[in-house]
Amino acid sequence: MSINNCQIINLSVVGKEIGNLTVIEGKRDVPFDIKRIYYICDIPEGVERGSHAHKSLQQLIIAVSGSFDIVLDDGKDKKIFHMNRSHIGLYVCPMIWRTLNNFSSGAVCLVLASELYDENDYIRNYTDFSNALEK
Ligand code: T46
Repeated sequence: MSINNCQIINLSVVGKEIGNLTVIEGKRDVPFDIKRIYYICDIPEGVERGSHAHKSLQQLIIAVSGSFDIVLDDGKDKKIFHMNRSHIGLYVCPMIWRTLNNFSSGAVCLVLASELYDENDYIRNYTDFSNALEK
């Protein structure tokens, strides 16, 4: 897997004059069935989240409020995405090391995930990640 398999997805927005309603349908707007949703909020200044990879999980990450950066690393290349729009998601494929940082005050990070929570799907050590890529 390469960071080129990760991409920005523009989500559909309905009814702009009375407020924005953003729609995300599994297998239509994201390339997977959505099995889990979680969000991260009340993030203290200077905190970094992530710093791990997932063996098979696919995700869509959205800044539904405020902003933050997502650094993707496939072991060869790195790319930084500045997330600051509630109708724009970043699709992250399996086996990508991700770090989230530069959270603004009031930032809310919404994540749609292809699988239920499974700690065995995590690679939390960068050396283990590099070794797994070489296999
Ligand atoms: C990613 C960013 C955006 C659960 O019990 N259930 C869950 O569904 C999740 C996601 C986490 N947890 C527990 C496991 C850990 O004890 O919550 C704790 C923190 O979890 P994690 O290390 O996954 O948190 P983040 O915010 O560093 O990372 C998560 C995603 O895992 C990650 O893939 O991109 O959110």
